[in-house]
Amino acid sequence: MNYPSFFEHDQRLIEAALERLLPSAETQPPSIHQAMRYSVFAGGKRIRPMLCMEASGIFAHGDSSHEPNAAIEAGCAIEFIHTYSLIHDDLPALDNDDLRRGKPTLHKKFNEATAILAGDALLTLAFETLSKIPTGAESRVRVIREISQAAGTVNGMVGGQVADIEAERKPVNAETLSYIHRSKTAALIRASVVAGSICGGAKPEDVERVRRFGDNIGWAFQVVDDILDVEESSAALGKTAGKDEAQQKATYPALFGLPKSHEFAKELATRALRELDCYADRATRLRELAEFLVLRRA
Ligand code: GRG
Repeated sequence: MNYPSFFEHDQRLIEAALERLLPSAETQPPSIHQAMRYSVFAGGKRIRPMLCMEASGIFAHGDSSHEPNAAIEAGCAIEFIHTYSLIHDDLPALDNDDLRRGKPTLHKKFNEATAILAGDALLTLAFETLSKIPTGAESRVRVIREISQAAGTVNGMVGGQVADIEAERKPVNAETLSYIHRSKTAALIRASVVAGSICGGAKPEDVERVRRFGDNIGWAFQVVDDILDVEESSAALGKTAGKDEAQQKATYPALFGLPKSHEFAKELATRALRELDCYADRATRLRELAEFLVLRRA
């Protein structure tokens, strides 16, 4: 895969922050902390914290009054929420998957009760983390509101997941499909860049521009995920490929076919990138990250 040049550097900063923010594996009771760590350190790409950091960088660049750790820690909180969603999504009651990021899913490695509780604990830790990010109190509250809405039921991740389950084995139209994708996946990606822009001290009109960028790139990300589920092997994806078709899920390839899905992902990415034009070189990294998200093969 063609990773942006700063990818590894950002990943190192994020890994170090995650390590610092998570309770150690020896903290009582050790089983839950080992389980949380197993999933958080199972090899995720760290796209959401990276989007948060790089969105912050557009505005905070050269401004010493903005603490870069705020965006890193807000991004880590989002990574905790993302990890909880994957753990719960893999459970027998939801997707019933044995493989995630090329490793046994948490309920396979530990047990179902631990997986449910580790997901709950990561969601809770996310908000504890957000309550302490080093920004002014008003920005902190705006970041918390943004992320909690994105993870919730009204146009957020849980709402999108419910609609996704209810759409299985049923004919869906483009409007329902866009609701599912924008809520289930795009909302948290959009919240990552919006939270980053707030941490970086962006003005309200800039936050709204970044929000439009995040909505479109997050939507494109899920369309690409649908495409990869058809085009790539389980080995390449590190999870069971072809499940969308087997479960008769609502996806872009199922509704429109692969060529149109590729075109649509490209169109969404173009719409997203247009929002960054006015930032010229200050948005180079965020632009490169967005391009990586739609060109990735896993
Ligand atoms: C169970 C509350 C609850 C929500 C589940 C997000 C989600 C809703 C389910 C996870 C499965 C899924 C189809 C997610 C869509 C988002 C997506 C493509 C996740 C994979 O994100 P990456 O590629 O994963 O960033 P890594 O492994 O790199 O962290």
